[in-house]
Amino acid sequence: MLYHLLYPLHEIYSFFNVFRYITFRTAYAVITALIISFIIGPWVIAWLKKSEIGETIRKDGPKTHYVKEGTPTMGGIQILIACIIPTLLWADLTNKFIWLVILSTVGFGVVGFIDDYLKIRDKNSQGFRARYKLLVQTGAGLGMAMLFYYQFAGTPGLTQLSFPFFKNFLPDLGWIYFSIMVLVVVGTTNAVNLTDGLDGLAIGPIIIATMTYAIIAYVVGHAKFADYLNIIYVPGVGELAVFCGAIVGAGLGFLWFNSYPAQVFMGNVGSMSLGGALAAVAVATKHELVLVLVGGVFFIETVSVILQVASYRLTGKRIFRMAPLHHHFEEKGWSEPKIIVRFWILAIVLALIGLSTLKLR
Ligand code: 57M
Repeated sequence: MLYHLLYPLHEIYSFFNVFRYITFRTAYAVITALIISFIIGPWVIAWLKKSEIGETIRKDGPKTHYVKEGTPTMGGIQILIACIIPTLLWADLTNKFIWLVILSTVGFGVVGFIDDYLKIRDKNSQGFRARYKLLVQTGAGLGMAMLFYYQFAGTPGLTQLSFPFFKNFLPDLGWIYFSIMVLVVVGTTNAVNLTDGLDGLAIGPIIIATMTYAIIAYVVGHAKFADYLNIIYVPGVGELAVFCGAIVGAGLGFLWFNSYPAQVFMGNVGSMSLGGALAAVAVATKHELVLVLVGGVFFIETVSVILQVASYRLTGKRIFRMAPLHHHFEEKGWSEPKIIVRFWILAIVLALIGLSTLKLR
């Protein structure tokens, strides 16, 4: 909105030219989101407490978590408000990518909200049954894939998949590309959800990954940079840097309250909407596979669960003391803040390796 209101004024005052620049608007989207988070954070937490929207802690988990019983959850509402408003303020609202990522974020947020609501209504930690959740997520993923197809049908390279580290390997997958898209969306929402099991453990890597994708979106949407780096050029996708900036700001604002010892958890409304946002940005920027590195912590946590379940089913033995991986370290006696900070360090290193694939090809 500010972009549409203020940029045209550059004809009168040249100063307003700055509103044209994605970098300027991204920076201010971060700041606006942070300010909104700080303003609404205490209010959201007080409202969640008053409405008795608190966490039911599972009794089969690490004992150190029992003290967390009753911590307000569904703080993801704060993240959603704090990232959508700055996006509407600073982004070019005629850009189709912006609306697609907003839709994915809010759509998965609604799925997470219903899941949280069921948990709170039934006063247990179950929510949706796993198979229904997967069905709803796949439906939402399919909906998103169809939207992408109808909005961008005929665009060159739409169904091509780029592989990190490979310059000229860009296979055109045709309709199979859309199944990969659904896999990325469903996989990412679940991966963020699984990771969200310690204070700040999910939001830290989300901030790191969206910061990285802000850079990727900027260069992929810039004809000269894309040409220089020999990567796919997607006109208009640079605007997603503004959206990523809003998530970074909203994430930092949420971390203020979610850092150890947490005053609030994001709930599924937070983890699913953030997963939906990250996946949509990865798909739109045609950097889907590099998400395995940029969101490396989410990937590792998911692989730990897959390995644990497979090993238990096949051999009756567990690989980890408990999966996802963060529980393994808790069971080994590492303190919660130590695990969190070490996972953040890992997330930064993996994101940097992911970013280096722009050049290393
Ligand atoms: C999300 N939710 C947290 C909070 C948060 C297939 C299997 C691996 C699934 C997995 C699972 O259920 N994952 C779902 C994990 C929960 O957090 C809530 O959920 C929201 C996110 N979805 O926002 O509302 C608990 O996590 C802690 N927490 C914090 N700080 C935070 O900022 O401390 C969360 C956010 C909260 C709080 O204690 O209550 C969760 O962990 O439940 N299942 C598991 O993770 C379980 N693993 C398991 O069963 N492993 C097996 C097999 C299946 C691999 C094995 O190793 O053999 C464990 N989780 C728990 N207890 N809690 C095991 C037992």
